[in-house]
Amino acid sequence: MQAGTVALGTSTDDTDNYGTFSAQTLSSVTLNGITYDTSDLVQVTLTAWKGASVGQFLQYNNGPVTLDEAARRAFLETDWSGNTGIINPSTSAGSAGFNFNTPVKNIAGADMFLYEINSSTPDSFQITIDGTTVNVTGAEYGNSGTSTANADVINFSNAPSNLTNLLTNTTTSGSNNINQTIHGVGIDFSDFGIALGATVSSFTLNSSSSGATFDPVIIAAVPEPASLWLLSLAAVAMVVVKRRK
Ligand SMILES: [Ca+2]
Ligand SMILES: [Ca+2]
Repeated sequence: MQAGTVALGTSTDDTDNYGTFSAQTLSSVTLNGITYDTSDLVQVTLTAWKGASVGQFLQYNNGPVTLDEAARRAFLETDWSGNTGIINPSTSAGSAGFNFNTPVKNIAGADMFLYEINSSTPDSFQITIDGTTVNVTGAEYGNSGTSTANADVINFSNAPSNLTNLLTNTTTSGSNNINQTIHGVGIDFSDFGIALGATVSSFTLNSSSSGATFDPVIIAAVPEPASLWLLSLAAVAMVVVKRRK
């Protein structure tokens, strides 16, 4: 039996699957009835890129236009802000490549999630894991109830054709005051033929339509419950050690 995708809206929409935002920053996500602080989640590293257009970065309002490599990566790899992202990947298969920072085990239900921004129906995209491609449509997302706040688009003079171009080419200011709804969707590795308990270390994304390229702003995966329990146990152990000192 396949669970399929899960819409990540608000807790009112679905008490088991939703994101909690503080302003535009994700503070926790609840998937399959379990709530994870962002510090518990597994983040990603960008390994490949091909852009569809000159507008490639979503930057917080009045943020710098000149960006070093770390700042560019942070928009999708490390910050939890829906105001920032690496947007408009091309429709070429595998145009955006990612590694999970630690391999992610296929648990029952959704394993990873992403948020994208849109002023109307969110954009569809394709995700490929272990050679299997799934198309996620706009109808599969949930509305987070949060919108970007006057975010800015950072442009290139030409659409970057590879990751080096994305990370090093000169950037210029693009469109300003982007106020679009942040939409989320959870993805189940089982839909890609991954066995329960097997791990996934990488995936690729691409836009499904050249007329509506998608705009990822947050991507992460959830740890298996056992490792989360161990983390909690480690935290308890540290408290005990501190008290003994
Ligand atoms: Ca972001
Ligand atoms: Ca799963």
